[in-house]
Amino acid sequence: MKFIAVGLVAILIVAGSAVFLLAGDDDENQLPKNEDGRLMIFGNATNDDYLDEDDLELIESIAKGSVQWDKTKNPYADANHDGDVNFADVEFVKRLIARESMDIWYVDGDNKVQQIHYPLKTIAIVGTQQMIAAQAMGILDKVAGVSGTPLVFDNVLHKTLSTRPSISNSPTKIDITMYSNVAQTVPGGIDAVLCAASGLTSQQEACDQAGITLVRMDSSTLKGEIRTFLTFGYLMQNEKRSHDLAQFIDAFNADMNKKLDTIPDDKRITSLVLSSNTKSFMGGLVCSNTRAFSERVNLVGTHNNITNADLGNDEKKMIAEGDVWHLSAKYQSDVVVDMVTGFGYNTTAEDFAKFWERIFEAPEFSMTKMSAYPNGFAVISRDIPGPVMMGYYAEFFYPEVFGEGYGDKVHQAWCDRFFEDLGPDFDASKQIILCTYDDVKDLLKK
Ligand SMILES: [Ca+2]
Ligand SMILES: [Ca+2]
Repeated sequence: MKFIAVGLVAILIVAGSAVFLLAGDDDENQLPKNEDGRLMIFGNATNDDYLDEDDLELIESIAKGSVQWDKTKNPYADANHDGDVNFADVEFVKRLIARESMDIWYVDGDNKVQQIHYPLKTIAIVGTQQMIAAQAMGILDKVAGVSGTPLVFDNVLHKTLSTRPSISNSPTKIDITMYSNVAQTVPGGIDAVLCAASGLTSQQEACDQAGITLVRMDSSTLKGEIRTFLTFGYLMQNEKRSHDLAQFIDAFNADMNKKLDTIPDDKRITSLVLSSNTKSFMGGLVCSNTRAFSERVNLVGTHNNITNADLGNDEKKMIAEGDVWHLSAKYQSDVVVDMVTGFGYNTTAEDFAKFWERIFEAPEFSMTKMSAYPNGFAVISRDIPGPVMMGYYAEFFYPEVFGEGYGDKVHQAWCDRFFEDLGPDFDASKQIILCTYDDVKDLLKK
């Protein structure tokens, strides 16, 4: 893939030492010291990524009164979630450390405290982001059912999951009857259904009645993704892999930020984020800078000035046929990124060209009149892990800093480590994940 420099003058190239490739070494000294509460399990008193003796030590100190409990800093010290930290929590966390089978408390992707029986042995999945998370966590053998028909799956990435029984014909819902039929075939039943944050809310009551436990996890942002890996990974007794994932992402972030730090603020580019799907018959949804989709673009060192107020107090506004509001100065930016769902692995340049023609080049959406068109425009497959997406953004946004092939390098490292299903011969450089005008211009009808 070739990228064209976007409004950026010469900036010194940082040698491409791929620090993130080293992530996941078993050296104890390398363990990340993150204390942002990413492992959202009550009992994780120290707020780091681990539930271990350190937590017991802190809870004991609080129970004895030698340390004052700071609820804000150490919210999970209250292991049994009864509002107080005392010797009952000491006993509780001892059982957690022993990884006993028991009811425990965690915080879900909607930031709600939930109780669940630990560990989860068998699950079902609703949603493509959740399927990607399960794939990355290496827990496919514990997945008894998935939402949607095999037709909705990425037939390369989800070749294993697509063979699992369907628990609905919709990619975003559960069909209680279909679910029950699948659950009956599983010895011990299905312990929980992994779904997106705010997912299946309209089905909550039906799920409660059918005894279906929903675990809502947010994988739509990078932060949410790490929390999902660590927290859900814990519930699945899959901690080693979860820590590998968190370490990989931390190392990638460190590498990316080191490179971004070389770019002075006045050389940072502006971005506009669109979201759409491959079946779209609109110009896409313009996203505000607070919409989850914008997070990864923002993190890769761009300025996004579109607020909810600009979009009629909403996080998104449709570019419909005949619209020209997006041509006003406010919406012009150095890059326009369309995050598209439905483009998976093995999507060809021809497929991207068809989309490009139907949306970007269609006169009714007036995209060609935007100042970033064509070389600042890109289509990216939304159904890929956050760090991979960001690696491609980085290369597209700041080619002089990240260098050609940065996206592929992150992508390849990720697949080698976490997408074993793709096989040892998988070559990231043969995929188009982020598609630029250069990739399709010769294929567009003139
Ligand atoms: Ca801890
Ligand atoms: Ca307590």
